[in-house]
Amino acid sequence: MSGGLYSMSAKDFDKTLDLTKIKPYGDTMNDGKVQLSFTLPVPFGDEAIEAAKQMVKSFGLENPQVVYYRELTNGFTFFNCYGSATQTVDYTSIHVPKVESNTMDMHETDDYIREHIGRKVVVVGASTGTDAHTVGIDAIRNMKGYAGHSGLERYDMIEAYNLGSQVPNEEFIAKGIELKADALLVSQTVTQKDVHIQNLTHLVELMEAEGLRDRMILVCGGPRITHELAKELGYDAGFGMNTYADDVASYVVQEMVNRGMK
Ligand code: B12
Repeated sequence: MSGGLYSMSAKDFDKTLDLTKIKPYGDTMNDGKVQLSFTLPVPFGDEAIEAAKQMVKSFGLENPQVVYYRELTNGFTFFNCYGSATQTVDYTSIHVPKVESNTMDMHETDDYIREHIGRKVVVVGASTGTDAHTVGIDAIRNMKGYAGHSGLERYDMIEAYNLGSQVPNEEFIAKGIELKADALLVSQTVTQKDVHIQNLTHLVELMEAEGLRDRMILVCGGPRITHELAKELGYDAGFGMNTYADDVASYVVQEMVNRGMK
């Protein structure tokens, strides 16, 4: 979004904001107000409230307040608390590695493929390993798409396959070869015990062992995936929350052209 109100930053209406030392904002600049919720394994009552306040203080937050609490079950109390952060972050020093491509809409991507590649692009996606979550990869692939952005199935110039969830890496690769995939799209949602790292690494190792790694564009995505992590693990690109098919399709087709893949 550009122009008008949307191009304003908080600095335009509050001169006390120092971007080298930002703090959470509650209702006045630099008040550091934070809300957090947690459960303590202690019975509901005044001692529980005091324990929660001390807990908040131990996190480095000043003026701890318990604003809501409730017994979850015998011996467990849930809290909503406020506190004020004293720590600051230098926003001006932040650099987040991101996928570098121009995001085009579906029609622009179809036209780009017609003009620069001249045939349909084949994309194969799956939620791999033990991961049973399908909604993320469906949001990218399904005809209906996500949040008003059509999925890859709706593109005239993309042939999109979704193998579903809990797809073993070996099967995923075999299907990629069979369908002559230009790009493999891997979805990973569960990150407990770093299971996604093990699984994503396993896939790259298998592809390298079979001499396939450079033949296909390899992309991973999921709510806790970053482009930085993806690159570290040997992927070409990584996409996180709020990704749309537009982002992935644009990246894949531009990367194909950069690599001279026809
Ligand atoms: C629905 C759901 C389930 C459903 C899944 C049904 C299905 N068919 O998918 C069921 C009930 C089966 C389930 C099971 C489990 N779940 Co669950 N589940 C969720 C829930 C509520 C929503 C996930 C979702 O659908 N999000 C919506 C989609 C649209 O968002 P998304 O996945 O982020 O996708 C977007 C981007 O990330 C990106 N993206 C995603 N994939 C890809 C791939 C590519 C290539 C690209 C480019 C982009 C991309 O694009 C998408 C659109 O923008 C979340 C909590 C939450 N609110 O997020 C927990 C959650 C993910 N589940 C969790 C857990 C722990 C489990 C279980 C292990 C629970 C258990 N102990 O059994 C099991 C997993 C079993 C397994 N083997 O995988 C945890 C994961 C914690 C962690 N960090 O690992 C969460 C976060 C809940 C929690 N707070 O604890 N779950």
